[in-house]
Amino acid sequence: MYGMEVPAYNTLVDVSERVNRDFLEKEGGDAERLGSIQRVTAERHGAIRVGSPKEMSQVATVFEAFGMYPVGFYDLRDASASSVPVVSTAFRPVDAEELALNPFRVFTSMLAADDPRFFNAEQQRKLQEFINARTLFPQELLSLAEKATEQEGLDGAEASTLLDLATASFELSSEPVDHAWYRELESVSAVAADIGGVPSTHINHLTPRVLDIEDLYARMESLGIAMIDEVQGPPSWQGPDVLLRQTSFRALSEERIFKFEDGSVGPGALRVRFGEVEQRGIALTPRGRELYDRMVVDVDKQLQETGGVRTDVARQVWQDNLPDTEAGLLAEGLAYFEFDLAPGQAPTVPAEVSLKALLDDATVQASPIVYEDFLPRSAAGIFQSNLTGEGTKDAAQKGTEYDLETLSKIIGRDIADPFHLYQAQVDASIARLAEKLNTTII
Ligand code: OOG
Ligand code: NI
Repeated sequence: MYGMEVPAYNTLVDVSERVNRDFLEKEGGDAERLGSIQRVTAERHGAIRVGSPKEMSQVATVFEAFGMYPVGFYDLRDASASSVPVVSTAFRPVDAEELALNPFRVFTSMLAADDPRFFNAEQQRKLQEFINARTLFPQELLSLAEKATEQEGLDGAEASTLLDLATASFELSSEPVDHAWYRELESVSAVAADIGGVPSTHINHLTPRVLDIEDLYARMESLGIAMIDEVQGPPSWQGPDVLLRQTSFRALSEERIFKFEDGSVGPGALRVRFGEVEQRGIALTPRGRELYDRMVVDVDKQLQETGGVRTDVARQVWQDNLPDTEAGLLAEGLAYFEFDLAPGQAPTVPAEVSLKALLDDATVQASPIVYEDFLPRSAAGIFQSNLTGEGTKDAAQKGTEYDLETLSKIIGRDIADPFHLYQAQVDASIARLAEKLNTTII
């Protein structure tokens, strides 16, 4: 559906596949350290935006039918200088095996339509009225989704209907857009207009994963596709890839039908959908993440004080602060790893043994756990690079409070904390290892 709607997406997927194939050829087996080529090639994340708590809980019902649950809380309202009035989570499978079968996530944002920093009382009222009057997800879709969740599946005919209805609800609508209303919201925030100014939601990007984002960037530019200026997230450097690196090309101008102020109906153009690509690295522990966040601040500060090129400054800061090997990251407790017996090992070990000893004598090997989530600052950067105008934000006002708990209540399901999921993966691997070795690992 998305490839039919946005042909440039097909180009992006083609180029991504070529980048991955060439990388595998160049690097051999090491290339697959952070994911098999099959998984990486199939992997995608999409993004959608909804307008109200009710719509947010409905979309959770739809995704749950596909084994996708809310993970992580992202507050983008403060993550950027521009006006991005949304709070977000990502729906994805939560366990590693499910993710390997279905490496798919949807970054889902909800308009903070009640935040007075962005919308005055009259705009809040109109937004609420407009959003309450629309139906994003037909009742049949919601009922089938609930049934699929309860029964852990549907029979053939109902499964097809579920897929058809779900797909249709994420297509770009051809219904006319109220021009005056759209432009009014756009003056506050282009994101608000895209969410609250149109009668439906839509996938606004679908992102393939590559193993070498610099190569992808260069190939897209050489095809004449202008990318945003920078790769968001960690710099390219000599050490292991961590977290998430992303880049995108700007939203394409697409024809939409407008209802104009004088009552006439006719074509106009909107830029809402764009292309993005990502490269995933190792998940960082809370300690690693704190260091990452400190390095981001440090890079900003140095750029402000002494200027320079962001990527060069960032690379230097990383070299000065972060161990440049997996072993170093592990030793300092900065990143997550799973543990298993090294190939060919069948040792007898004492009744109690430390993980460190097992690693030191190479009985056990550590494999990195891939970061499956998102970064608020990069997400804001992605939103921002596709906005028309900065929008407005009244920083003097107090914003509406949203956090993981309030969004969980809205969704009607607990939002998982990504750190807990990664730690559970580590713990499970140690428990399996202890069982294999018939020992207690301390
Ligand atoms: C979501 C932007 C966030 C990412 O990759 O960080 C995102 C949006 O544009 O709705 O997809
Ligand atoms: Ni994205």
